[in-house]
Amino acid sequence: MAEEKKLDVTKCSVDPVTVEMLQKAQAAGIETIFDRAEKMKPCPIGAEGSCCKICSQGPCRIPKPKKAGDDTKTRMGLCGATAETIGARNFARMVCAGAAAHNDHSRGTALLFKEVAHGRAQGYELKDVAKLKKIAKDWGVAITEGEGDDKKPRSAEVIAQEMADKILLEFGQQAGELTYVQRAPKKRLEIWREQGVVPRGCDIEIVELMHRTHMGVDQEYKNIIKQCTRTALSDGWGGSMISTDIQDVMFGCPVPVAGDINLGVLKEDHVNIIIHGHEPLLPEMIYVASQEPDMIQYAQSKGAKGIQLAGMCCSANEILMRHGIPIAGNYLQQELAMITGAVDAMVVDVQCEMQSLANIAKCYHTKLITTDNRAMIEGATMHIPFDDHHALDIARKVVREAIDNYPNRKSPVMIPSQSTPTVVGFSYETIQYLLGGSIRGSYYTLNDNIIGGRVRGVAGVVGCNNCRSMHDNSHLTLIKELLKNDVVVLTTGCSAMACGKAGLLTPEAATKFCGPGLAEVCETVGIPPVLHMGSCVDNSRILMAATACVKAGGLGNDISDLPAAGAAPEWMSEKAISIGHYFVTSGVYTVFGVTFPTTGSDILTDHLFKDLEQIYGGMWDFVADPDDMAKKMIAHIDKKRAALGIDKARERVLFDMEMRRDIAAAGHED
Ligand code: NFS
Ligand code: SF4
Repeated sequence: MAEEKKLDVTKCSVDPVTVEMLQKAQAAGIETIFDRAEKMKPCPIGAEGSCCKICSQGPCRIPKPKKAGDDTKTRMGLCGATAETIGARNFARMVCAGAAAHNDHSRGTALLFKEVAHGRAQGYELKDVAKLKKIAKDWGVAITEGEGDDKKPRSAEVIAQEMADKILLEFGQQAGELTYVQRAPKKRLEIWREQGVVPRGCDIEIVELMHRTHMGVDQEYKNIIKQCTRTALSDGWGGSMISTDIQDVMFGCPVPVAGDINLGVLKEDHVNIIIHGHEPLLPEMIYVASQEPDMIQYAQSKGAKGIQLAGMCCSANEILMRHGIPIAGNYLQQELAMITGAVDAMVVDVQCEMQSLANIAKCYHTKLITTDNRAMIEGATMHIPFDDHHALDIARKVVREAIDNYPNRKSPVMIPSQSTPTVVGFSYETIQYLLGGSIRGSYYTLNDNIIGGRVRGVAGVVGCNNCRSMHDNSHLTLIKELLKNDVVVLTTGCSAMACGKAGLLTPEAATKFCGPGLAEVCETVGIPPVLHMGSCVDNSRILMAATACVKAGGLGNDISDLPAAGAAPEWMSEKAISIGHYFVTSGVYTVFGVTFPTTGSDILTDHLFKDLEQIYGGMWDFVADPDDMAKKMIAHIDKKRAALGIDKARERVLFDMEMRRDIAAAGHED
């Protein structure tokens, strides 16, 4: 039998730790996602969104015409569906699943919030009462009671109880508008109202879009995309924003904190527990349980020096931002964490967990513990379901399972030596505080630097890893190019972790990677040039930051006027499509890499890439190469600078800086 061609692991990732672990996997004969990607290529018709399987007469495939002059109009599914209808339906179902993931996460958080408010949730508290009172205004919940001399503050619990009921109603609301759309710039809200896309509730838009994409319902691509907009907005300005806010109230609004990242954070002589998934509810309690002296003693009784928690995927971002718990890695490193042989338990909740973890766990001693009734994995070691009322007890049980497993490690353990320090925790509020001091509101300091030209613009670079694209490479290439061109970067999700591993999340990165203008601003404020704003639901923090820039003044009167752009260069999940679509329809030029799910229909793709700009001021784009992606984002930023009439300022600044550098250089010549 011919020997199979060996995968060249050096081409799989730019991260040396990942390559090192892939070599170990190969030597041990353990298959990973990278091997499977080599063996199984994607179906080209499905990849471009032109395969319809929503009824059993199909799947109907409408491959893109190869020759010029071929008319897509003549090709259709058995029912007559055109390529653009099929593409729009497929795209819509991605938006649906993505928005559902975020809004369902949010519902779980809101249900817990209610229990916490009533004192029925073991272990939890209302940690950030200042934020609770601040958002109470949005929800029309009074923070004081009585009049005149009798006026007194209401307790945090009472405020939270009333707010929780109002929040929970938003999920099933059938008419009207979601509360947080009021936070958007006035002009943005007017556009949404004119278009009829203001979301009514968090659930209804998803259900309606699923209905509309059933066989034989909505067969007008523009109308389908319009409902995609309403659904995606119910994620960004609904579910995601709600969960970010109430997670902050319960677990604390992030402030800058240092923490390490990469597989080197695991410790050979400690019980290693990896928290993997997206909802920070149980992880918060696992953190508490792992700190308890009894628990540490128990770990010691099994021969370990202590307990090392580490995060994976967005749960990692949540606990790093709030407790400085290190991050083991991003999405494509989950299998590799187990392959170290040092993970005593991997605890998963929902989203982005690979089913292959169950197989890999069997090759090692690792216990794979599922904790959410919505997300079970066949072959997992055990299921310990989360419960709002006994979360701390459940967390203790999980930690004990890991400790009990410590003596079962099989050699050889191999933990890569490398991890990288980071500074994270740049919530919207923290950025405001750090920029502070101006009478016009603190985001004005940022605007002032944009207007003056030191900062060329703002980019949000977010999203996943994708094994069809070299791990972390597009994130890093794109971001470094943006920094060089004085574009400050806001990041979340797996992109944030890629930045962390590459050393971009430290204040020192400013001098190393940035153009002179951005470097100067970062040094003055003392911030990294790439600001880690959290998990993927925390993309709502980016919406809030963009809105704050608009409201601070001087950069137009809508998000679409800002010299800003967004990107998900290595996206893979349906959540990314929902996020992308709410950014686009909030006015942001948004570029995706790897592939784009509508390229099978030029008509539909033109609608998303061109028509939407006319309606929303923001539009989609697809660029596979990260350098080209940077160029297009910078060109968009410059277009917006020119429209604002601030393009000349930047030329002046650059000229000044060059002169200053020359003078400085001349002074050092002797
Ligand atoms: Ni976002 Fe976070 Fe990562 Fe992508 Fe998955 S972990 S929610 S979906 S892969 S960035
Ligand atoms: Fe084919 Fe139409 Fe059925 Fe889709 S809905 S599978 S295009 S017949």
